[in-house]
Amino acid sequence: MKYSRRQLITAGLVTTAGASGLAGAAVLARRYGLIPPDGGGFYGPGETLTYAAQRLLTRHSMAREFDRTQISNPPFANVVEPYGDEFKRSQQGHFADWRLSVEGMVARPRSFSVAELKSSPTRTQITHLACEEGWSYIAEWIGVPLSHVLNLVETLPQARYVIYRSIEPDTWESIDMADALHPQTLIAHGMNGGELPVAFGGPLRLRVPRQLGYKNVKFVNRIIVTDDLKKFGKGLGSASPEAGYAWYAGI
Ligand SMILES: Nc1nc2c(c(=O)[nH]1)N[C@H]1C(S)=C(S)[C@@H](COP(=O)(O)O)O[C@H]1N2
Ligand SMILES: [Mo]
Repeated sequence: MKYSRRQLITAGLVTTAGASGLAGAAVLARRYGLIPPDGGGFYGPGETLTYAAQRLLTRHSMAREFDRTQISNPPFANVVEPYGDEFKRSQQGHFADWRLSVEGMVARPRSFSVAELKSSPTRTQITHLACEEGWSYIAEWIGVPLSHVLNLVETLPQARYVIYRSIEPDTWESIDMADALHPQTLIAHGMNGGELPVAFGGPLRLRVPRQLGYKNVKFVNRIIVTDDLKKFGKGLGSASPEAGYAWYAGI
């Protein structure tokens, strides 16, 4: 049987992890540039093995899409109360003043209004959102592929990660370019045939169906393209590893 280079690297990672411990697998992963930003510390080697193996095996795989009859009714919402006065004012004005800025390692940094995003190419998909705490629901998501926006701002070739921030000060996440350019990764502005309700992150939310709920940041207003996550926050790639959750939450 003939093995692809990818299969050989993956087999190497897994055998190394079994034979000489996770740290050995991390050395191999580092050689192939597959170390996640939270790959240091006690859980680091485990995080590295998960991320590296997933990247080699499932980079192009699609999250399962469902049909209309499977949409949860009513969808379950995590109650979040981010709504300061500024948010409420914006909501009263139907988010006409809401801007999503896209900056960092891009040739043409700019910001987008919700209306501009709504008139961009749209993708609609019915997918599952799962919280790390165990509950989940299926909904229809309507949005602009993040890849479309990244093409418009002309992401530089050195770019490796996309950070996205919420109006909530400590809520931010990041994904690698494989997930950022994945066709199912959306800047969602609609849900179940209508606008995206505020309870679900309206006016704009990052929808990354190949990762757990917490990577799906609500009330998104800022995107930063970078080659180095160490420069942000505590250098672990996002707010979740600072709170003990994995940076890479692939499902
Ligand atoms: N801005 C913001 N986004 C957020 C959160 C949050 O508290 N604030 N919670 C996250 C978590 S932990 C989960 S599981 C999902 C929940 O999504 P839902 O409200 O659509 O169920 O949103 C994620 N996005
Ligand atoms: Mo969650």
